[in-house]
Order: sequence, then structure tokens, then C-alpha cells
Amino acid sequence: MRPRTPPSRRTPFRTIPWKPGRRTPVLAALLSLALAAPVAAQAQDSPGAGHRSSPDRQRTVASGHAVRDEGRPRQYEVTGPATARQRSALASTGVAVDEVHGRSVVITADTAQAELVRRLGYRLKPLPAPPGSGTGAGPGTGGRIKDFPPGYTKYHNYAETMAEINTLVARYPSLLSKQVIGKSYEGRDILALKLSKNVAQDENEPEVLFTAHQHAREHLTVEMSLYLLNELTSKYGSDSRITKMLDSREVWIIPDVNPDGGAYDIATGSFRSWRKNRQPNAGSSNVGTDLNRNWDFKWGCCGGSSGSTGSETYRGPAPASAPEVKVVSDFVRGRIIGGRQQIKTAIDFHTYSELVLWPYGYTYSDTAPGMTQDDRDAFATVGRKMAASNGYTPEQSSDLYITDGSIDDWLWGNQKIFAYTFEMFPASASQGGFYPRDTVIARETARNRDAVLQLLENSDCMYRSIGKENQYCKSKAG
Ligand code: 3K0
Ligand code: CA
Ligand code: ZN
Repeated sequence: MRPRTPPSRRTPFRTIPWKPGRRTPVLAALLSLALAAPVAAQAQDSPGAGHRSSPDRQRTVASGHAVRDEGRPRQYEVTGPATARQRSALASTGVAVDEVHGRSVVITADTAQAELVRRLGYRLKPLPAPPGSGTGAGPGTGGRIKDFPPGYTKYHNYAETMAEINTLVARYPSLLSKQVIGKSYEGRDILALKLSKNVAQDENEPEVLFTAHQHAREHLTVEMSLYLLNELTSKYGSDSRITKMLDSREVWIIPDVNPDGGAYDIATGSFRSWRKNRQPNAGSSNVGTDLNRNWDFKWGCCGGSSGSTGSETYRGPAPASAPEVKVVSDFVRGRIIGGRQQIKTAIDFHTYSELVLWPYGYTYSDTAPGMTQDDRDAFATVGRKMAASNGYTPEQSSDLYITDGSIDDWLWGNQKIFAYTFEMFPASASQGGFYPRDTVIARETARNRDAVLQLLENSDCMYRSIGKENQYCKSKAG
């Protein structure tokens, strides 16, 4: 049991600590079992009920309320789970947990996964479909691939992201360089952008990694990458903080880890609420692996991922089985030079819930093999300072629910990189959930400017934050 329950805007009513032997999840399940059955049928219904269109799935999705598409995941509010252990039990059905509150969560599940949650005894209240649903172009455009719907056109699709990056590389050739580090399952380029003074040289400077878009529906994270690319290049030489950082750090940005999933999510002109990549699964019609359960550290260890191909959190058949995870892992390992990992710190951008998370996700314990008290304190100290600047809630990943095979656990557990996950805007489904309008992009990306600069500034010695620079960083270069 965690001795500390930090105040959390995400879990404002978390007042009932779980105690060993209390078995609250089982009791909750038994108590509500009898109530569960009647809501099962009703839960399939949506606010758009009655608006049915073509039986062709693609066209149905494009022209009407996609919530009627049973293959499409959707969000539900689930009242009851109040502790991390109860939430982990819920998540172990394979649903994605999108929001955590004191006594409820919001999940994304397809019909079959939702049924598994009902069998635990929970009632599911369907939430409105993504605001983009039904606003895309109709079936008149035939089978052509579509794009972000009206209200979202400032978001960059994959081609637009690549074009924007190429423009910046051409404009700032001494500051920004681009390399293709590999391909997605469907063959799209996965890029790593390097930003630094004398960018063509590999200087002996602390390196910092930013990744985005492991989860397909989290499009705001690609905008975060593009914001950083624009901000760091255009302000170099005029903004003293940025100038100092690019003079003394090497920044890596992998702006789109899951380009196939992102393209699939928008391909019909209305959002599909897709999370995983687009890799087929042998012997199944279910597509996709949850990239953030596929990393090669404690993979599948602890009930924090699913072995079912249909699950939102399917971990894949083996660690790094997803080409996208393999590509990024190989890139990170490639930054080991002279036996030392050059990358010191990292942020993986997600949406949503406005959180700053640190490892481990696989265990509730603050410390664990490979995570000393000093490591944990440095994580928490810098994490809380970043959160103080962007207004997010700081906490250990497993305060939410157990995850295994996540990028942060691998980056820290395997590579000793101080890796955080930022869950960006919004705080709740009512503010747009995974699909906030494009009017928020500028504000919500700039909101992380100071936190990102803080991480860069701490990257030469994370232990300075806990007053232990001499102990940990004295002999090291940079
Ligand atoms: O490290 C973490 O706790 C990751 C949280 C992340 C996940 O993979 O479950 N949350 S998200 O899926 O809602 N972006
Ligand atoms: Ca270097
Ligand atoms: Zn995510």
C-alpha cells in the first residue's frame, strides 16, 4: 500500500484507501451483479440512435452516427471503481481507462469489451460520440480517403505533418535535421528530428527525447511535436532560455510514433476512436497492438495489459512485436555511445486528463529494483515542478491503474532515462475528450512550453533537483 496519497485533481474524492484483505472489487461486483443485466442492452444505444445509414461500414461511418457501428470503440462512464486496485481490475478486462475520478472512471471499449466490464457487475453509461462524428463529408466522395472533419482542420494529418517538418528543416538547416528511423507496419516513415546548435555534429551534450502519438486517437500530441519544432527553431537566437538549451543539449523529437493508426482514425471523415496500430493479428480479424503495452520491460508481467487481440490494450504476441515500437527502441538503443546512453530524459505525449506521470506503471511501489528512493524522488520533484507550471496533476503512473510494457517503464527500467508521460488537455470528456476542437491547439501546446524547458534544463543532472548533484553527477561530462 502506498503510504502517500497525493492530492490529485484527477481523483479529488479518493478518500477510501484500499487495505489488504478488504476485497472491495469483489464485494462491489457481487452487490451490483443483479443490477447489471438490465442495462446491458440499453448501453448499446447512443445519443444518435435512430440515425442509421448504409450498411457499408466505411460509408456508415462517414455519413452518420458512427456510434451505431458495433466495431467502433466508444466511451462509457463507469461508477464504482475508487482505488487504483479496483481500476486495475477493471482495466484488466482489456478496456482503456481514459479518465479517473474519485469513484468513477471513463473507459473506451467496444461492444465485447463493454460486456466484460458489465460481467464484473458495473453499470456502463454511454457518453456522447466524438464531436467529430457525423460531421464529415458524406458518402458522395466515394471511397476516397478523407481528412479531419470541420472544426478540426488545423490538425495536421500525416502528409501535412511531413510537409511542415520539411519546410522547417529547409528553413533551419544548421539547427534542425531529419532522419527516417524506420517504417510503420503500413510503410509510413517514422521520423526522428534532431535540434541542436551544430546539428550535424554529434556533440557530447545531454540528449532529450520527445515522442508523440503512440495512441492513434490522441491527435493533439502530434500538434505538440510540431509546436516544439516551431518554437525551438524560430526562437533560437532571440529567446535566451531556448538558445541556451539548444547550445547545450541535443533534442530528439519523434513526432508521430503511430502514423498508421492516426491515418486510420480520420480516414472516413469522422473519428473512429482508434487507439492501437494497424498491424494484423494472426488467426484473428482483430487488428492492432497497443504500442504502449508492447515495450520490452516487464512485458505482460502484471495484469496491466491484455492478451486478447480485440482488446484496447492488447500487448501483442511478443515484446516489441509492433514495428513502430521496434523502430523507436532501436533508435533509443542507438544512442548508446561508448557504453553510455546519451538520452537522459524524455516525455511521451498522450491525451487526455492533464497529468504528469512517472514510472513505474507495473507496480504500485514507489521504489522497486532499478528505482531507488533517490531516483523516485528526482522523478517526483521534477515531475511536480513541471506540473506546477502547466497545471496538470503529478503522480506515479500506477496511481491510476497498473500498466505493463509501457514506454516509460522501458525507458527507465531498461535504459535509465528519466521518462515522463504527459497526458494533455482536456481534463474530461465533456471538454472534448480525445477530440478537442482545433481552436485549443495553440493554447494547449504552448501550455507545456515551460515544463518542456524545465526538463531540458534538468537534463544534465536530474539529481540536482533533490540536492544530490555532487553524489550523482560530479564526475560526468555535460
Ligand atoms: O504510463 C502510463 O500510465 C500511460 C497512461 C496511458 C496508457 O497507456 O494507458 N493513458 S492513455 O492511454 O489514456 N493515453
Ligand atoms: Ca550527443
Ligand atoms: Zn495515450
